Amino acid sequence: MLQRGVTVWFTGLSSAGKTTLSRVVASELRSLGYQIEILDDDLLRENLSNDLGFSKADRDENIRRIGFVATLLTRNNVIVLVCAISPYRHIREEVRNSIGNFIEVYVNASLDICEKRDIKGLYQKARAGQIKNFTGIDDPYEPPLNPTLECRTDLETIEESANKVLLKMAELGYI
Ligand code: GGZ
Repeated sequence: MLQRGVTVWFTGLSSAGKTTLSRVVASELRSLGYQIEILDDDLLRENLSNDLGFSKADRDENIRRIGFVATLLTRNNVIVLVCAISPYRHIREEVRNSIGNFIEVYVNASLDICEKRDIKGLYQKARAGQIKNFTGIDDPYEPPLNPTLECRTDLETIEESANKVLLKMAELGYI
């Protein structure tokens, strides 16, 4: 099958569901025979960006590096799924422009819900002042103004959200 490269960029707060959603989308795409790569913030921060922290400059640098890798893969016809908070609009726009084939998915759950989920207990630590500059608590998150797609993971099931992503990819001719 002739495959067209595209980057599907999942942006949203910690615990919004980016990783879970990307995994469901990935497994569906793999079962359809597509070549895909997931670039997930956890793994990237241990490797590609292990020298970076969470200042604005470091976050921007992190996103630029991820964007660079995604650009290389996308132009070689890979379907790339990126999971990163990517809190700053201007840098997401920069990456979108350099990649071209780009689907921005706003993984949206309210801060309240993300905090209740608190998958790694980081919100609790941020509230207690043990982690500084935590996105949504004492660091900004700029929601996309015009995302390609919004998934309300606090209102939809993960399967519903994944189906929306797959439908959008089909509608745009990537699958
Ligand atoms: C936000 C932080 C922070 C701070 C550590 N702020 O839920 P997680 O744990 O697994 O995902 C978060 C991850 C964020 O890394 P990103 O590369 O996506 O960030 S950015 O796009 O802004 O560069 C969270 C953990 O790292 N984490 N400290 N202060 N998230």
